[in-house]
Amino acid sequence: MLDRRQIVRGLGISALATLAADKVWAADAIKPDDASVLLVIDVQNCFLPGGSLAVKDGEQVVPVINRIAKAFTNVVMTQDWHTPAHISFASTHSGKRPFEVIDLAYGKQVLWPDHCVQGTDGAALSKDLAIPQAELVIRKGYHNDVDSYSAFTEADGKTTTGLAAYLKAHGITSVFVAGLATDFCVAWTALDARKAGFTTFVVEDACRGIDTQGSLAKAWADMAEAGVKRIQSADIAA
Ligand code: VGL
Ligand code: ZN
Repeated sequence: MLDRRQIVRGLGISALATLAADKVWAADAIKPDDASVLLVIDVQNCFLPGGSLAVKDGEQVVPVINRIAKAFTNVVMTQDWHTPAHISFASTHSGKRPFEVIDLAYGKQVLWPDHCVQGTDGAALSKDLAIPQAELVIRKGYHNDVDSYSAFTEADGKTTTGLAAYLKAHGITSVFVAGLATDFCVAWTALDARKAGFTTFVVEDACRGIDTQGSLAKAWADMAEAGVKRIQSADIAA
């Protein structure tokens, strides 16, 4: 049986532990500054419920992204923006089905359902994004014969979108990545951010993955190897 003194002592210890935990959190919280940018990747109708390439639970990233965006003066969004018979669409290749992988001039290409066709409702950014300060929207994947998961470099590995130069011209040194999908456009963007020399964070709970053929685990392993920091939205100071 616990007597009253033991109960009081027990409470005291847990209260102290809570205080200490708060302190650690405050000291470790990451505070975005003017040299930081939030990259909001492909939060578009095609990747949301009802879309042609809907990412499971994709809509759940929207409130998280809206919340963390308040901590950033610099926000850049991306928009997947494909031609109508884009090379990444299964429908462009006779006899091929979505999620099959083919060899193209620039390497392996996963084939997708038609998605994010230029000017369509599916390609529009989610109307639920509430980030009025966003300063730039980078469109990508608009070259018919080359895909572009990354916000920085197309899948040929050499054609740039200009984003690295833009960010450097604005004094940005840290890149925070959120959006869809973790294992494709988010991961390729984060890996290219590292290659371009940026300190790079992926905000895990502000992303959701497609996960085809082990792609999600591979993406996290590749990002860890490249020095991408995996954080949660709660790690960011408001
Ligand atoms: C994406 C597959 C095809 C993405 C874009 O935004 O992650 N995935 N196109
Ligand atoms: Zn695409």
